[in-house]
Amino acid sequence: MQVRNDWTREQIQALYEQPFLNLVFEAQRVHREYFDANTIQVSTLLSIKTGKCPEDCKYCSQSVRYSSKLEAEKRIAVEKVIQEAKQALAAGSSRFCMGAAWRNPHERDMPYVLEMVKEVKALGLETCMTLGMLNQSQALRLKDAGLDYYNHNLDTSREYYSHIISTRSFDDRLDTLDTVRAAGMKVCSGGIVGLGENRKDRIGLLHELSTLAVHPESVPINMLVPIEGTPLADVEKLDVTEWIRTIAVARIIMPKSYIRLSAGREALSDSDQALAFLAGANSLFSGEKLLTTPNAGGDKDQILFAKLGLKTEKAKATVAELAVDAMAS
Ligand code: SAM
Ligand code: DTB
Ligand code: SF4
Repeated sequence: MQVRNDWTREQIQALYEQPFLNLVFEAQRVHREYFDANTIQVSTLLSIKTGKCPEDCKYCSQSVRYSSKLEAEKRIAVEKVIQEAKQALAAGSSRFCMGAAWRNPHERDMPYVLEMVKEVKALGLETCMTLGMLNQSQALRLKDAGLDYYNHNLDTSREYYSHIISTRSFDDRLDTLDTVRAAGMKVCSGGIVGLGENRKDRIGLLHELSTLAVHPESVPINMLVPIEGTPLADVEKLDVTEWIRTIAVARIIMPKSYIRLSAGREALSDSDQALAFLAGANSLFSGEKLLTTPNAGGDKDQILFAKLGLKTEKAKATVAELAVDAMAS
């Protein structure tokens, strides 16, 4: 199957609405053309600055506008970040993703994040950050410091977007993705299902992602984690098969991308997760916590991987190798 950037909404809808088992079967077939079906990539997330975000994303625990019970924290020290990154490496992650509750990084934040990228990269981990909107100079400096991936999600369809966020536009998000790409970093961009959107919106999101000039290398498909105090706290729960359909279509239309089973795994049984892997998901966030909410990761993941015979992609260095290097120098 060729990589295409000219998918139409109608074609995506036809894929999405076919019988579930046909869809999953097709997604698995495409998956095997490009990937080892029994290997997944594992990332660990860390919130480097939590809460008091000026944006109004209706799903988010970190927006200053809603009364979630989250306790805000100032920027955490670089040494603490490095400690957490070493633990992630020891636990088998190949990528470390650092997130901040910012609309965009301020100039005064740049030395802090650049230092962090350099040090995490030096551990042999792939680096990823999600800091909000970026300008060109910030993107270039992050790239130079060794940032491999930048995460910035489109979140939902262009049509539904204004129901979810008003403080930055859909086009602002596309601009940031262009800036990241132009700076030479890999793009991590996906969205959330279960925001109260309908199928057309999930199809619209998939259409936007798959018609970008270059597909994002990593596509996180989050399921809403409902947060008390936010406007979406009581939104009706989406059936899990819709999440799996979204994953399966993403796999078919962006065949070379890593499709990430993201936020919401806590609500999934082992067999639901196995179904998501069958539908072509081949990466996830491990660890006990996402940014601010609990995650199904840690030991539970190791048990699940063993049960399913899944191998994980290895980081360039291991903690043991780092220790030997340190002794030798
Ligand atoms: N502030 C930055 C930004 O929004 O670009 C970075 C962090 S933000 C938390 C990263 C992404 O996490 C969001 O775009 C959204 O897709 C996802 N996310 C946030 N809260 C979520 C929730 N409650 N459930 C599911 N996904 C969520
Ligand atoms: C993404 O798409 N999902 C991650 C990561 N990119 C930064 C974040 C999920 C956050 C879930 C809610 C929370 O823990 O606050
Ligand atoms: Fe802020 Fe990001 Fe949360 Fe939106 S998703 S409120 S930008 S932290």
